[in-house]
Amino acid sequence: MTHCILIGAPVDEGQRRPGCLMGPAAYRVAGLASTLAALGHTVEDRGDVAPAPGRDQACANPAVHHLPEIVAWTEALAAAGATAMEDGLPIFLGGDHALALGTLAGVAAHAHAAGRPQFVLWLDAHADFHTLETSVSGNLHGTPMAYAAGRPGFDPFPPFPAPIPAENICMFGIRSVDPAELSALRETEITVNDMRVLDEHGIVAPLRAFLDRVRAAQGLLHVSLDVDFLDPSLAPAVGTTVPGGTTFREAHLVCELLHDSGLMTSLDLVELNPFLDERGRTAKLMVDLVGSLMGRKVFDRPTRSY
Ligand code: B3U
Ligand code: MN
Ligand code: MN
Repeated sequence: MTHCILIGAPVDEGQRRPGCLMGPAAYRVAGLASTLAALGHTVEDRGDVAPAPGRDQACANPAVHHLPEIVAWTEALAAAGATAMEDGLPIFLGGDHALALGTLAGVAAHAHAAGRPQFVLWLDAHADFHTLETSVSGNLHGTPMAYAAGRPGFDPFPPFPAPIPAENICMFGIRSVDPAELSALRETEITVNDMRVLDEHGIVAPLRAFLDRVRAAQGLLHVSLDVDFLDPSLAPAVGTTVPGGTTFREAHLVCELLHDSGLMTSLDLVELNPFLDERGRTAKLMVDLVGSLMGRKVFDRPTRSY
């Protein structure tokens, strides 16, 4: 039994298509709390985070937009995240992926204070590895992984509390990476399991290899689940659709393996745009995946002993 803390993060300014701010409401309507309760967990909904008004920020890249707002979200979500880590398992209901600038800062600060290494599993079509200087779109939802990895170029933001070592970062489902992200990623030891890796090796072996490392290091594990990790035919409610995403079965298997590991300590649900959904099917699928993450299964059978 886990104490699940729902934290709404209706961030909409990290990209240009309005609608992600309705995400937290859609997860609530789709029955996230009752799904968790039915699995025997306790649920506390802390409502939606409301950031302070943004302060003017200078930025050399003219493409970058809504910087003051995203800095304010980062500060507010980092504080909410670090507090929630003391009390249970935070589940951040997005909101576009810019919210992870804050959630990663919050969980990393907590891990640092607790003397535990922080790990990140990034389930996404995109690497989100831009700095403020390299972003071409200027959309800050394309930056959180670079911030958390300690890349320079985030001066308007609070310094990242304890940058996450590249060896502790694993990306899954990647199939759209900009040239500047690619050259930066090549300089790091980040594990990039792009779709080619998953096609060739499946989900299980690469995921277990990463989870084994988390377990061996007694690490904390933040999972960031972007709707576009899934194939758009299954999950249409997302602004940036990229064909060739994971299937229904692959996505549930990832979630089931994560549950079996018992390692996940925090979770982001990001990029759901309910305005683009078809009768709530993407919201419901995301809630179903959280069900698998939190222990829903057909048969209880002995799992691999970690
Ligand atoms: N890398 C591109 C595209 C992108 C990143 N994240 C999303 N799209 N959802 C960018 O805009 O930085
Ligand atoms: Mn993303
Ligand atoms: Mn994405």
